[in-house]
Amino acid sequence: MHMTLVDPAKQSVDVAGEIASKAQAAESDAIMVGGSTGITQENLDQTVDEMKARCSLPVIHFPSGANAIALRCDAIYFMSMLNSRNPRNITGEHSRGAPVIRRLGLETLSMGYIVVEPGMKVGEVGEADVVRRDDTERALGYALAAEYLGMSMVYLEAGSGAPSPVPSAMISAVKGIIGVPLIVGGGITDPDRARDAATAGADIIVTGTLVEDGDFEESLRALVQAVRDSK
Ligand code: 1GP
Repeated sequence: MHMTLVDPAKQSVDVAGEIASKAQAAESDAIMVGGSTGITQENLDQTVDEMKARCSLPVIHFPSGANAIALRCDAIYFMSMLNSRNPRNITGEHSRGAPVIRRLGLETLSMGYIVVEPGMKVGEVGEADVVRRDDTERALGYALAAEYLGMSMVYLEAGSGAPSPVPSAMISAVKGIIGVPLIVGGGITDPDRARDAATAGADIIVTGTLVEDGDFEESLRALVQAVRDSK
C-alpha cells in the first residue's frame, strides 16, 4: 500500500484538499495527516474536513502529541516512539490523549514508531536516540519489542525530507522477523526508492515531501505504481 502524508502546518486548507484529491487520482490508498511542529486543533480539524470533502480515502491522524486530536478522522495511530529519550513520547502523551480518544470514539491503530538516522525534525522534536543506519540489530530489537508489546504495526522512520530512506537491509531484516505490517517512510521521493523499500519488505510506503510540490500528480502516480509492481 501507499499512504500520502499531509502536514496541516505546511499549506493552506484549500491546498491540502487539493493534495488529497490528487492523491486519490494517483491511486494512493490513504491519507495520513500530521506533522512535528505547528499543529493546532484548528488547522488539524480544518485540514481533515477539507480533505474528507475532496476525496473518499480514509484519513488517519498521525499525531505528535495529545495537544491536538483530529475530531473527525477515520482512525488515529496510537503510536509510541520507542527510541525516544523522553517518556512523554513513549507513554506520557498517550495517557493524556487516551481519555479524549475514548470520548470521541475514534478507532485506534497501535503502532511502534522507530526513528532511524538522520531522523530529521521528528527525531529532534521527539528526542529520539536515533538508530544508526548500520545498526540493524537495534532496529530488530525495537521492532520485536513492539510486536511483543502487542502493537499492530511497526513504522521505520528516517524523518521527513531525509536525504536517504531507511536502508533496504534494515527493512528486510525487520520484515523477516516481525509478523505485523511494516510501514516505511522518510526520504522516499521517487519510484526507484519506493520500489527498493517495497521489495525489501515494506508493506506500506509513506511519502510526504513529494506532495508539497504543487505539480506532483504524475510523479506520485509513478511512485504508487512502482510500489504495486514490486509486490
Ligand atoms: C515522514 O515518513 C514520512 O513522517 C514521510 O517522509 O516527507 O520524506 O516523504 P517524506
